[in-house]
Amino acid sequence: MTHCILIGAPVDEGQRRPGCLMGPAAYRVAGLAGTLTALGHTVEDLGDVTPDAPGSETCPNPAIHHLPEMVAWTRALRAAAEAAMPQGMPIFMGGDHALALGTVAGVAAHAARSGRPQFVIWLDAHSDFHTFRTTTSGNIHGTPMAYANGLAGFDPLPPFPTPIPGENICMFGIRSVDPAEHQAMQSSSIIVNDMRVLDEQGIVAPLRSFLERVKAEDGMLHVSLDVDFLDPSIAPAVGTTVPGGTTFREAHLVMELLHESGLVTSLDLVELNPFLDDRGRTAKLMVDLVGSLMGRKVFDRPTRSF
Ligand code: 6HN
Ligand code: MN
Ligand code: MN
Ligand code: MN
Repeated sequence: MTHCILIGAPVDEGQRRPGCLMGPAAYRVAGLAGTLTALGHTVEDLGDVTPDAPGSETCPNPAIHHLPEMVAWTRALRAAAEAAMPQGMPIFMGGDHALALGTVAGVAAHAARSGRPQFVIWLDAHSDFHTFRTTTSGNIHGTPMAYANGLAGFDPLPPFPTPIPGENICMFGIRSVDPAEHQAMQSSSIIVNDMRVLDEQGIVAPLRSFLERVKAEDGMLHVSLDVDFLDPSIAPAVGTTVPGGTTFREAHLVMELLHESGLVTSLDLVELNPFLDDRGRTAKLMVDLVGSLMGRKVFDRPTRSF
């Protein structure tokens, strides 16, 4: 039984297509809290985070937009994550992926205080490995993983509290990487399981080998689930669809293995844009995936630990 802390993060400023701000409401309507309580967990919904009024920060890259808003969101979400971690398992209901600038900073700061290493599983079509200097779209949702890995080029944000080493970061589902991100990732030790790896090896072997390391090192594990990890045919409600994503069963299998590992300590649900949805099917699928992550199974049978 887990104490689940729902935290709405209606961030819409990390990209240019309005609608992600409706994400937290859509998760509530789709029954996230009820799904968790039906699985025997306790649930506390803290409502939506409200950032301070934006300041007037600037940065050298003219493409960047909504920078002061994102600085304010990052500060507020980092504080929310740090406050929630000692109480239970925070589930951040996004909001676009820029919210992870704050959520990952907060959970990593908490892990450092607890003397445990932080690990991240990034489930996404994209690597989100731009800095504020390299992004050409200017969309800050394409940057949080590089911030968490401790790359320079994020002023005016404060330096990431305790940068997460590349070998503690594992990406799955990757199929869209910009040239500058590719270059930066070549000089990092991040584990990139792109769709080619999943086609060749399946999702189980690479996931298990990462989870074994998290367990061996007594790590905290943050999972960041971007809707576009899923194939657009099953999850249309996202502004950045990329063909060739994971299937319904692959996605559930990831969640089931994560559940069996017992290692997940925090979760982001990001990039859902309910305005683009088809009668709520993407919101409902995301809630079902959380159900699998939190222990729903069709048939109880002895399993290996993970
Ligand atoms: N996401 N690499 C592209 C950009 O604009 O920087 C796409 C980013 C997508 C962001 O997946 O959250
Ligand atoms: Mn906007
Ligand atoms: Mn993303
Ligand atoms: Mn993405």
